[in-house]
Amino acid sequence: MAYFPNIETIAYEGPTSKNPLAFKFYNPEEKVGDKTMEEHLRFSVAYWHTFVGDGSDQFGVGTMIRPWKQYSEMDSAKARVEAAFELFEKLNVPFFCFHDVDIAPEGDTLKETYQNLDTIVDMIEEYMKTSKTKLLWNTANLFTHPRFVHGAATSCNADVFAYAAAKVKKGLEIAKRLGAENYVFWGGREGYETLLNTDMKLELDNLARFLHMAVDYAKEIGFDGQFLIEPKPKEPTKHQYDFDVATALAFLQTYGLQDHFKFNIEANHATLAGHTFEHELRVARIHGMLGSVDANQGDTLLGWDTDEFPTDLYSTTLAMYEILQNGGLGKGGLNFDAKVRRGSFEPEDLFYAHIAGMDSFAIGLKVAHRLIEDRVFDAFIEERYKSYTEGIGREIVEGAADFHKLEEYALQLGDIRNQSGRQERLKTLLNQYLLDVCAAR
Ligand code: XLS
Ligand code: CA
Ligand code: CA
Repeated sequence: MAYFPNIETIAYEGPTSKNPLAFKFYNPEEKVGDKTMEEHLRFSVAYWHTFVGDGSDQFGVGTMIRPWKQYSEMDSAKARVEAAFELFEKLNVPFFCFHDVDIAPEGDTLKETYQNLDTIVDMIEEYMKTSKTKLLWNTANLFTHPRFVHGAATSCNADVFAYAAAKVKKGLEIAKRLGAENYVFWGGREGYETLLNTDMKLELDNLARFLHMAVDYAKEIGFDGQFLIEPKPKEPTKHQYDFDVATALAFLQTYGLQDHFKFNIEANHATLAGHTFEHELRVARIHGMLGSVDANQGDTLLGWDTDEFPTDLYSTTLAMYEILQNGGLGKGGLNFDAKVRRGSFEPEDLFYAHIAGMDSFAIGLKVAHRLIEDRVFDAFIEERYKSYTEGIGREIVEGAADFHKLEEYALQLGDIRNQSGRQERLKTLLNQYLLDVCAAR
């Protein structure tokens, strides 16, 4: 049975195409530099938003028309696998991601949950034998069920810690079986609501213990995927421990975990933390910790995690700029952790949304590649920091200066001259490059 009978395989038709069900900029085979677009972008579909999300919000029930909704729980889970691989193939995406509860319903007991998971993982494994779509990452949902009300690895209740450990253990076994490239830890409820009832030190120590156990178990079973921490400052918890990249990096370093993890950076989480997407990517990149990306965007008029499909070309360009400067994403990818709006409830909207995101990142890739090739910002930055390549600046950088020497130097300085940062000029250049790529037809 076809779940999207009206949709053909989405083809690249170029920027002048008027066909809404075609790529205008994403041409998987086209080379940008030394890699194809497909190799650079490593797109991934998020199972939860695309196959589970029903469009419900705090004020209203679900709106999504989804052909797999007509079945009972396990049958619906099986139908979702069939629908998923149909969509993967029609979009020609190389990767997908899921939480355990996205693919199979929880049973009455943990044992039953495992059985449900095994049934669906068998089915996914079978599909993966003939599909080109691979598993970018999976993860355990440690936030939806009421047992996680006070957290998972940071819960005040040791039974919950144990239960969460069992879910992650199973998740790692699934990751190994399906050949996942990464495994994600997102601490949705690892945080606190009020310090009045919270032993923060114990909670952080326990979180580190939990992650060390995960590292050990992955080693034990020979799972060699990359471990990723996904920072988010708040929502659902008022304060989440993995607030942003800098905070989570300090945590990893404090507990000796930094060599085992990288970051999965989500655009909308960056903005919730009061940063830009590119800021979070930059912080991770300069520390060698950029692992993967949850590609979406927020809404500046709304203060929460709206998980919209990425269409802001400045954002996709500046993100790709960081990713290219990083030498690519390695085992990571661009996972559309994004959902169609509640009013976009028809099945074909899932295709329009992914096409929008894929084309937007393809444009971002092309623009970023040209900016780097022409050394537009690099040349400017090099010139801006030139004072550190000679004289006293060079001595500072090489560790040959101390406060005595610097004071001596400062005392004999005349007027200090600074140069303009040229921000507006640089933004115009960015616009020019963007318009050039978009106009190239
Ligand atoms: C929620 C997170 C979540 C993680 C995976 O805000 O983005 O979906 O990506 O648990
Ligand atoms: Ca995410
Ligand atoms: Ca999110």
